[in-house]
Amino acid sequence: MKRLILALLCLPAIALAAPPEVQLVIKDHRFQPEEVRVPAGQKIKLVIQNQDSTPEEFESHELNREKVIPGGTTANVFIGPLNPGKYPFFGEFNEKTARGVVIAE
Ligand SMILES: [Cu+2]
Repeated sequence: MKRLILALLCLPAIALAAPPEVQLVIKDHRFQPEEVRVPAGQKIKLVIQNQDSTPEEFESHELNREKVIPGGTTANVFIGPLNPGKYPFFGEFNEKTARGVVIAE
């Protein structure tokens, strides 16, 4: 019973702890900014706005994420909690130009 009450008390705190947001823009088949710094050890919400008219796929093997973002739309990608380090990402549909890195510290 005690355990149940504790669990219930914790619920509002979890709901209020919204993850920090990081804004990314895709424009001319590039990510802007190309380097984003985020706090280690917590969940992060990447808000990725694709300003190009063509779709892009946000992909990162290191972050284990892959998401298609149609042209002119915005997508949310949740990452983390991350250990300190560098996590490269790229746009799979424009791999030569669309590249970036998340730096957790
Ligand atoms: Cu892919």
